[in-house]
Amino acid sequence: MGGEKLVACLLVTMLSLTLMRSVYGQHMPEEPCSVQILVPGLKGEAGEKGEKGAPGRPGKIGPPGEPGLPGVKGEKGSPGRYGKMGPSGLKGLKGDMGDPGPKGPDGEPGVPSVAGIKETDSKVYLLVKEEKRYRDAEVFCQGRGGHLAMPKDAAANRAIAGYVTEAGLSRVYIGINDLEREGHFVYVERSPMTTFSKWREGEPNNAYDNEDCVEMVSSGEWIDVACHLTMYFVCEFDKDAV
Ligand SMILES: [Ca+2]
Ligand SMILES: [Ca+2]
Repeated sequence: MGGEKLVACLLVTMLSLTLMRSVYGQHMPEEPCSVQILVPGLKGEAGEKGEKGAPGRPGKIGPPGEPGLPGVKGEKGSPGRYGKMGPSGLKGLKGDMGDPGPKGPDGEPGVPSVAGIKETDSKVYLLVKEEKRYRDAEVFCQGRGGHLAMPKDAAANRAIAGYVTEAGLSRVYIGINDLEREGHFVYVERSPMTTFSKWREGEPNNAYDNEDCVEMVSSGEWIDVACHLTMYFVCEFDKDAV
């Protein structure tokens, strides 16, 4: 018996004695807290059946069940992703030509169809293989800083004639005319004729009263012709200005 329990027992006994004394006015016949030596007693009778215990722990997971019956067919699924690109097809037939497009802007002045360039000590000659009237030919040459060729001496005339011959041509416009005064030939730059001239025999004849421009044939001779004829021509440029 522990000390605390013994103290409690004594307190209870003393309290009981006090109560009993006040009630009965006499001492209790027994001493309930006397120390005794305990020995095992006889086995008692079987007790009553206890109440039902708490549920046991969950058992182990059982084996897999048998496969179930086929289910009802499900709904149609959403479209799948795009497949890979297939191989290239065969080339198709050529289509019809389309309608002509609108006219484009004018281009820069192109390089004229030039047969070549011939140079002397002071001049550069350009044979232009575009058929033009006399005035248009001179405009072309002026647009490039020159004039129709003006052979003012035998050497220049030979150079130009050789040029025409080399190009395989038979005639070209040169820069001589009598447009302002019939029979009075001048250079196209309006300078007067020098002493040099190379008229073919019988020329200038102002045929049909309508020949005010001059062509040079491959021999280097000059012939007065109508200015509205179109033919190739030779431009000349001063070397200082080129
Ligand atoms: Ca004339
Ligand atoms: Ca003539």
